Amino acid sequence: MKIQSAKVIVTCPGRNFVTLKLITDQGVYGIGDATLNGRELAVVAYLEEHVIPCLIGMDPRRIEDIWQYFYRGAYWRRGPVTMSAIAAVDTALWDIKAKMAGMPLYDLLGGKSREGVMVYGHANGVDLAETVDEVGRYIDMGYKAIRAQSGVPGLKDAYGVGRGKMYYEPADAALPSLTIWDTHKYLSFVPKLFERLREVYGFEPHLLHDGHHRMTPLEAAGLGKALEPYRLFWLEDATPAENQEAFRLIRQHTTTPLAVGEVFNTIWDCKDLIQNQLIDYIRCTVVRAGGITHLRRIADLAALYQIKTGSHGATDLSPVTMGAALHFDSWVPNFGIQEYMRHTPETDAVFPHAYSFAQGLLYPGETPGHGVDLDEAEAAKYPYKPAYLPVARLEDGTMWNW
Ligand code: GCO
Ligand code: MG
Repeated sequence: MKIQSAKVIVTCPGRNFVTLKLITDQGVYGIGDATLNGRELAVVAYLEEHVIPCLIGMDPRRIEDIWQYFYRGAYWRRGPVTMSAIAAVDTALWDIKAKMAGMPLYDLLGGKSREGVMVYGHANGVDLAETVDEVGRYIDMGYKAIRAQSGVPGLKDAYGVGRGKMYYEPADAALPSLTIWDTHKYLSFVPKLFERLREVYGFEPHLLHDGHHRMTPLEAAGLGKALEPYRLFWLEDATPAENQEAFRLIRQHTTTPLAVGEVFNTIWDCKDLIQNQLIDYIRCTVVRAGGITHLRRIADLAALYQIKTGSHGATDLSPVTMGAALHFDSWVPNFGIQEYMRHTPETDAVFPHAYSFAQGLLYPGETPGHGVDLDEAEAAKYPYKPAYLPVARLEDGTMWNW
């Protein structure tokens, strides 16, 4: 069996997505997501110029060997561009293998460990009152877990709050727009938000919050401590994690659970955090961390330390990643939660999929493979449009982490 041809499809049904399609000599094809928000065309070139020429003629059944070929064989390891490209190949190959086996991917991975996948949705508002209402709306839709992000008094923009609600999209400009940030104002506000949310909705719904890499370790430790009475499901990206040691300080001061990993690419980015039990949830997902083949190594390492998964699932991860992640989540023994930021109806039309939402859970569906397809005619209606995430500066002009 051989990979006969491959193509990269770029489409922008409201936001850009990059998809790799691998076609075999037996007519079976597989698709993988290669979208890297704001750097999409770098992965397109990596795939078209450096991966596809090597891939043609390879045996698609040899998923592990192909993974090692592109990881070790490139000499230049890791990094978001490389690992997104490897992930796209790997996801497409698992799709092909599961289709050939006539099985939904979760069955090939070892079968279901649970009936459905608990997801968290994004509630956001311009101020405390609007955010409280939004959380209520998610509870009414059946969500068991909700991430709350709010505008902060005295700041024009805050992470997680944008135009639109259900389909809020952070990459919203042809060049990065400028936002102004002040951690002091943010820290004074966040505990009030969660105090109010617990007053209004009680302790039943799981509540989550994303610090989006903006605090220092000590600031994050203080926030974690201040939030303890409101029993968060997790505090995410409390501080940048390039220096994995930084989490030790946060950990020493708070029992608020910590989640990290959406920007990680390999097990090496997670290793010290996991082995030192400095986090509770690992956020790596299929497209960012080298596909199913590598993600399951990360999950297995995490399981040794009772750390659970909590895969990234923002709108910049295409429905292909969502589908593959849901099969992974259905199988993985140490599953924690799955992020679910809904795609627009236009995106759903480009990517017909088997997964579905009911009562706070997502179900991967029973279609052989990962259950997500790409309608090429529909995709062709939406050509690539440059779009970037905003950047952040402090009030005095200092560049900060968005
Ligand atoms: C999340 C993330 C996203 C990222 C986005 C960047 O927790 O969902 O932080 O909102 O900002 O994926 O491309
Ligand atoms: Mg995040």
